[in-house]
Amino acid sequence: MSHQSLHAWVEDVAALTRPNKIHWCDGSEQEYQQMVQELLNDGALIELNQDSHPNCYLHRSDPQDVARVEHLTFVCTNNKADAGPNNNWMDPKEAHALMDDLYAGCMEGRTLYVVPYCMGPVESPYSRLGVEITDSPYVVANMRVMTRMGQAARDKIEAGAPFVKGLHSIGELDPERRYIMHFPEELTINSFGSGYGGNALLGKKCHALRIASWQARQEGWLAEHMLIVGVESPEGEVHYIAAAFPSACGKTNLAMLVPPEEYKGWKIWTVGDDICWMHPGPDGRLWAVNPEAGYFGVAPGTSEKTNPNAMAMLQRDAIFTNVAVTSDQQPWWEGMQDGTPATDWRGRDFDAENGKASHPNARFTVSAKQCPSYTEKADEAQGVPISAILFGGRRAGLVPLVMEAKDWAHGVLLGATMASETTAAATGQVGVVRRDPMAMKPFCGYHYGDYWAHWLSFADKVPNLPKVFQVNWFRKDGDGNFMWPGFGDNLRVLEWVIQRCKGEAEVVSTPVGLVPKADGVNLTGLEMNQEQLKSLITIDQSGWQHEFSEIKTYLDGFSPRLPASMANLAENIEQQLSS
Ligand code: OXD
Ligand code: MN
Repeated sequence: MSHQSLHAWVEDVAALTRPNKIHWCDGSEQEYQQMVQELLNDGALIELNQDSHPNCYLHRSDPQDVARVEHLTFVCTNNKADAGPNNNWMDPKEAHALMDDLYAGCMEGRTLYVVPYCMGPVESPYSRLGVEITDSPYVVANMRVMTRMGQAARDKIEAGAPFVKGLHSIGELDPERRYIMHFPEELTINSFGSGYGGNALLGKKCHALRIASWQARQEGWLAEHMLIVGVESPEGEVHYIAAAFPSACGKTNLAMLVPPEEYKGWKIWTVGDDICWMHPGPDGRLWAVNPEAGYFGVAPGTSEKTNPNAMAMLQRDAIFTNVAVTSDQQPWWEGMQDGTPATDWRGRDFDAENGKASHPNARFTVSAKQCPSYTEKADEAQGVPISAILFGGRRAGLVPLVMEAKDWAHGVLLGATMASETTAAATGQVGVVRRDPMAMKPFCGYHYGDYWAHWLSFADKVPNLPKVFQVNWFRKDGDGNFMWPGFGDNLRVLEWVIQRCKGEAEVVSTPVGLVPKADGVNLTGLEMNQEQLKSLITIDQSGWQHEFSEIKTYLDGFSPRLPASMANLAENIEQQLSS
């Protein structure tokens, strides 16, 4: 696509949407401040306490526009089967007609912003370009924080680099007229009727996961819903770990964890908290970049105890969405140790009878560079080499604290069969267990069967693949209490994972995976003994038999594209469990 095609596309969109004005974003600080000023003037942003939180602002969204809308999100491929049973599908022609009707005249009286952006470090061979056209200055401000937005990306596109075309309008924020459409074969995204992050910041889920996963399959790499964290031992050895957890299951907390007191000399380096693009490197390892430049994290539950690094990075230059505020205009959410909410997320006087003060999916938007555990590696063109991949979810029972896959194919099965309790990050019922393979259920832009085959194909292509593990921080006892302390103490599990990557630490082999020995995980300083740890790593044979009968039915839903080797492996494990 050339320079002309960017301009021609902008002209076509303007002819359809009929904005009053067109603004080409350059990504400068001055432009950001101007945008903030306009948002403050029309009330879309509210100034927070500038003494305690300089350059921090609050946005209150429409109360019916607070999360991703999976039932209104579509993958529009020419062949329906390519989208797979894991996606909603619409015929591309029908989808374009529907969207063009919605877009007709939708920007009258508004400014059309052209937002050129780069996902990944600008000079990285792994980065990808995009342009989002939007009529929401709130979206522009967020895109400036979340992506490398502005002139550098525009220059590359105008020099002829290919780019993803994203068109977004908030429309009337009517949930009945809301669609998030993906056309992977056209590298195009159409979003209408929502201003919420995952629906509206098109660089994130729409581009960096749904479209990118499609491209990654064609080009031989992986676009995943994973954090990337570096763990440095006191000896100065750093291992990078990529970990997939569903939305609102603690990716941000794990990516920024602060080592427990007993781990003197250990350091944590945050490369990313949500998305990971992995490529086979020249040395036969997988190398990862975080395509994003900021964090769009879940605020409730974030505290000095759970994530002190996040609390530190949220003291300045941040946008808060749907949090509560204290009487002196400081941001507040459930889980915070200090402060009292005076006004709830909808701007009403806070009254506990009306429910929570902040929305359960309230968010912060902040530059990655503000995190105390930020590492310059996050901006390095080659990315970082990955030693281990973790798959995790919220499971009150069954799934052990940590379990290692026997080989890559088994690791792919662990990822493909993971399940988790649903959270407030998407509309719909919260707390029901659903299968969420690789934490990509809402984000895989094509048929899961093809996706697993693509994952499996790395066994032949990459000689030094990461080791794969399944983890579960969320086991509960009979009284409903969490059995594992989690947060900073998760480093204890990461230490075991790293030992395994180095060929150290013994394991107990079970049909479902390799678990640590009872003394394998360092419990020093915890109010927990080896007996208690044992109950977290013991494999419940009959529970797993039941799980595997469900897994097989689930996997069958992806035939005929389910890789035969995966079906065979599941069958084989089930047989071992019953013998
Ligand atoms: C997110 C999500 O916003 O997964 O990262 O919903
Ligand atoms: Mn996410």
